[in-house]
Amino acid sequence: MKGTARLPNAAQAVRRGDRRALARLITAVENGDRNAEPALRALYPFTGHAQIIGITGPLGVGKSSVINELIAHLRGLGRTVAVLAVDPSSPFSGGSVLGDRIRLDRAPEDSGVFIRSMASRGHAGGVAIATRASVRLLEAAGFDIVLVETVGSGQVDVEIRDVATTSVVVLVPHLGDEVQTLKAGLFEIADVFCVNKSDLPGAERAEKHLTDLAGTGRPRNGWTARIVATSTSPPCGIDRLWEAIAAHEAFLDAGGRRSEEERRRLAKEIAGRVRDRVGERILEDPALHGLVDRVIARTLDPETAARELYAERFPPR
Ligand SMILES: Nc1nc2c(ncn2[C@@H]2O[C@H](COP(=O)(O)OP(=O)(O)OP(=O)(O)O)[C@@H](O)[C@H]2O)c(=O)[nH]1
Ligand SMILES: [Mg+2]
Repeated sequence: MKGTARLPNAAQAVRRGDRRALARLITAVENGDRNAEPALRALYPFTGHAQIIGITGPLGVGKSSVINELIAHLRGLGRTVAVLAVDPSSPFSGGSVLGDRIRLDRAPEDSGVFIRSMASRGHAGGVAIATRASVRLLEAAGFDIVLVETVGSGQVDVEIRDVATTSVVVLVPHLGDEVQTLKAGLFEIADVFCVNKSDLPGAERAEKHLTDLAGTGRPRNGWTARIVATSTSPPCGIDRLWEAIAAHEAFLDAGGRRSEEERRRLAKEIAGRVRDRVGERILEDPALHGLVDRVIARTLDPETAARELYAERFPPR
C-alpha cells in the first residue's frame, strides 16, 4: 500500500482495514479529542474517492430502514459500504440504538460493511466538524460508498450538501403540509427524493406532487431532482433508488461537476474554519467589551458595533 510506512500508527491501522482503530479514531473525533489530528492529517491524501450519499429527512420517515435495504443492495453489487448515522441528541431517537438496530440485520463477519452512529454531544458546530472528519476516516479506510444519515429538520447543524456528493431527502406520503413548508429548502438540498412507506395510502399522490414540483422548479446546476417511491416492508423500489443516486453520481462525473462541487464544499469548509478561529479571537478582544457596553446602553446598535470592530481589526488594504 502506497506510502503507509511513514504514517502514524493509528493511520496505518486504518489503511490496513483495522476496524477497532477506525472506531477508536471516530470516537476521538466525536469527542473533539485533538490527539486524532495527526492521523486525520496523515489520512487526508487517501480521501476523495468514495461516493458520499447523504440520507436526510424528518424524524421517523424510515431513513435507517432504507439504509438497511441499500446496504443489502450494494453488497449484492459487490460494493463496500460504511454508514455514519448522525443522531440528534433528542430523546426520540435514542442515539446509537438505531445504529444497533441496523447492525442486528448484518452478518457481523461481513468486512464490507461498517456502521457507526455519532451522537451530537457538545455544540452544533462540533457535529459538522466531527461528521466531516468521520466521513474522511471512512473514505481513507477504503469504503466505496459512505452513507450519512442525518435528521433534516434543523435539529442538527449538519448541512448535508456540504458533506455529501449526492443528497437524498426521504419523505413519507402523509407529510403533505410539511412538504409545503419545507419545499423551497428541500429542493435546494435534494438530488433525489425518496418517498418511503409507499405501502401506505397516498404514496402515488405524494410522488406525483413532488414530480410536479420538481418539473416546475429550475434545475439546480443542470440536474433535475429525481423522485423514487420505496418501501422497506417488504422492500420495494430500493434498486430504483440506487439507480437514481448512481445517475446523479454519473452526472457529476460528466463535464467536471464533481470537482466544481468539491471546490465549493472545501472553500466553504475552510472559510468556516477560519471564521470559527476569528470569532474566538474577537471574543477575547478587549475592544469588544467597550463596544458591548455601548450596545447595552443603547448608544450603539450591534450591526454598527460589528462594522466598527471589523474595520479596526481588518482594515482595508
Ligand atoms: N409502513 C412502513 N413502515 C416503515 C417503512 N420503513 C420504515 N418503517 C417504519 O418506520 C419507523 C421508523 O423507521 P426508521 O428507519 O427508524 O426511521 P428513521 O427515519 O431512521 O428515524 P429517525 O432516525 O428516528 O429519524 C419504524 O417503525 C419502521 O419500521 C415502510 O416502508 N413502510
Ligand atoms: Mg434513523
